[in-house]
Amino acid sequence: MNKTSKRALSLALAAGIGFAATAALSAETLQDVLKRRNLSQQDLLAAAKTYVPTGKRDEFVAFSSGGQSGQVIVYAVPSMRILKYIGVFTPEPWQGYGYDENSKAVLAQGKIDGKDITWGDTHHPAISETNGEYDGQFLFINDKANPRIAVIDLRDFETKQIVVNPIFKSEHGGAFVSPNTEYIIEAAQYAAPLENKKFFPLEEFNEKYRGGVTYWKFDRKEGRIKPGESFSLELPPYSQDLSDFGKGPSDGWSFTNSFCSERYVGGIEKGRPPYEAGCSAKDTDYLHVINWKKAAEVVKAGKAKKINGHNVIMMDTAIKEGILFLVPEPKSPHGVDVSPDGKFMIVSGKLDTHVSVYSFEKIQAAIKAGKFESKDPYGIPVIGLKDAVHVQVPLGLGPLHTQYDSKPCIAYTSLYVDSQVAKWNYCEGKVLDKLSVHYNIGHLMTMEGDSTKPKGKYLVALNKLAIDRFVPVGPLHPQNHQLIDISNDKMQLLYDMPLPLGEPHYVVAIEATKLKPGVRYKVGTDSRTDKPHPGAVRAGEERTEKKGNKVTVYGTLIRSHITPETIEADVGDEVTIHLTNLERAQDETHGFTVSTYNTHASVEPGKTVTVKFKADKEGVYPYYCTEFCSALHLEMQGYLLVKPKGWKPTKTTLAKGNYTEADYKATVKKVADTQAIIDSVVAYITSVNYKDFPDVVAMVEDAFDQLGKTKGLKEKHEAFAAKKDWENANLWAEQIWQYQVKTADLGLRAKTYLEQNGAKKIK
Ligand code: CUK
Ligand code: CUA
Repeated sequence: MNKTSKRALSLALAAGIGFAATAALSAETLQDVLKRRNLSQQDLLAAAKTYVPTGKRDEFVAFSSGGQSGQVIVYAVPSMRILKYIGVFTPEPWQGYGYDENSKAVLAQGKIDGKDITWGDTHHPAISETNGEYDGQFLFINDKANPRIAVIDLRDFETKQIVVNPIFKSEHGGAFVSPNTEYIIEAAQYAAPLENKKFFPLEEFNEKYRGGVTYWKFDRKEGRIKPGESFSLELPPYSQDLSDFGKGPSDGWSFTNSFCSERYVGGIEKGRPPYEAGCSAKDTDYLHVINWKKAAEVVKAGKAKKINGHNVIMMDTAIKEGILFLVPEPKSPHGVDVSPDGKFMIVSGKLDTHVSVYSFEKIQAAIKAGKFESKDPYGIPVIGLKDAVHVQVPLGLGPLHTQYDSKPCIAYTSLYVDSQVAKWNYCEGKVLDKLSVHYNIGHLMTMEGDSTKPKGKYLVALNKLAIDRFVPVGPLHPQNHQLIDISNDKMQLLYDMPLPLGEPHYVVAIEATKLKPGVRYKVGTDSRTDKPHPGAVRAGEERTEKKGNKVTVYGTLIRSHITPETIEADVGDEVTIHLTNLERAQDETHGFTVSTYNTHASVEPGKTVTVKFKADKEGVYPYYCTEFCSALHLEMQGYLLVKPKGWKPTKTTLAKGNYTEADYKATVKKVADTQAIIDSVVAYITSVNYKDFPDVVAMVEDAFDQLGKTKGLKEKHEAFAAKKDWENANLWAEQIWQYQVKTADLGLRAKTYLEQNGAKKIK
């Protein structure tokens, strides 16, 4: 019997209720539940494999693309519980993303030709790597629609940077990182002229339209992409698809597959066969094989051309320098996934039943021997398929993407048309197992499954259609992420998770212990630049300045008040409000908004955020804290007073509350009684080994911090009482009680934690 049930028992006995009676009232056996809910033993097994009891944590954290939502969705494996949405290309009000000035500055980096683009079509997230293993420091994600890439810092899960691709009009083959995150790759999809705002008719497609691949240089120390040190390769106007970096023996090389090497231009409205026919007519397309380390040297040697201010290695240079090769791939290929040992590249043929396993060793041998079967129309050497392929394996209909197991040679490939996952051996070319999924799987993902050290255990199938899996919610269905146990020979389907925010193309998952996010910022930090915020102030330094028609507030937030509690402006003034959250306690976030001015800030402990607007409407606008941060959260408020032109006050005093001496005495008694409770809680906490629990130590510090704010208030209310000013005497005494309530709240939380986590008496 554990401690809690022992305690429950003793309480029950104390209350005079027999144990048998309690059991009869509460207990339903496992068999009862299985029967009542119509569950099988298999269901029970699946539940046991995914259930994470309260107080325990998941083993892996998954970062899912948010598809058309332009965001990232963070969820945990195996419970499949959603932990967070991260605003990336799209404003996200909860985080104030796009509603405060600091995050607006990040979104503004994603403007194209001066225009705001407030959505994104996110496809492929990538976690930063060290020696080919996930290191949990940064996350990158691309926007296919408007060729952009974003950098998210995993210390605070915030978007820090958006960079716009200077030469593409779309971008699908990113983000994928090199084994030490020196570069992030991004390949175009829909060919277009590389020079900005250049018009060429579709009749000049073959001559003037181009594809390409961009290598973004990443500065890990600064946590930012360096556009000036990045470069691209001009590629033929094939539809470049996905990419992957080589590793181990293939480190220094990257691979980008393609489709529509027919270079077909549709025109169904003019009676031409549509794109889908023209772009899949040939039996093969091309895998691009690129020596990126050598390409970086070519750029350093000044052999790149500047297009739109960006370094581009033109195709003829790439051919001459021997850094670009093609290999045929059957048929309308999709996905290219390098094996953990870096020896093989696996490409699926969407319209073929096969996957092709390319051998890096064979590709290198052909290049060294100068053994090419032909050249493409742009003069790029083409290596023969048979000279590059290790094995081709028939897996099923519509193979798309491949991920790897922790066991050598084992891979999993999604079969879109068959709605299945195939488990197979890519060294020997043998199919091992198949599992049906629901329905039409796109990507799939194993734990750290595209790194050099996949962790096995689980696989998530990212199904495009859910159809009948969930309670219907109208014609637009959620996506269905299905969790699959891959730890045994046979795969077992465990769980269906609806994902109701766009179409997530890809997910990456990392061991939870590798993530080391912070719980607070250094006081006064602008979280979007990671630098001290110029508007930050400490307690007691709050002020409001007015210069001409500019009102600037340097304010603070702490349970449960906003300083200042009134902001005055004249109509037409520009109002800038800097707010610093002075809390040190974990999870004590305050929010801030002003009625009808379309601003919102999420101010986590230590952060400083700015909101700014033109007070263009005279009137009275409440502002308040938007996070339920404390018992008196609803009282965390103030007024923005926007005065009309030439306004003069007629009344100069605020209404009084008519408090009496009796009110004051009652408050003083309440304060004394509450102090007694606090003292008893403190006595308990200090009687046990609370210092062994860091979370409790933080709570205790915070509690004393709250209590410390009562300093000087006793003298204050007593001085007013001596003058018989019962209003001020009573309210200052009330303020002491407010701090006591917060102290008691924390103390009780700490006490409960200690009781539940087995704290021991020290005396
Ligand atoms: S693509 Cu979506 S299923 Cu954008 Cu990675 Cu293959
Ligand atoms: Cu601060 Cu509610």
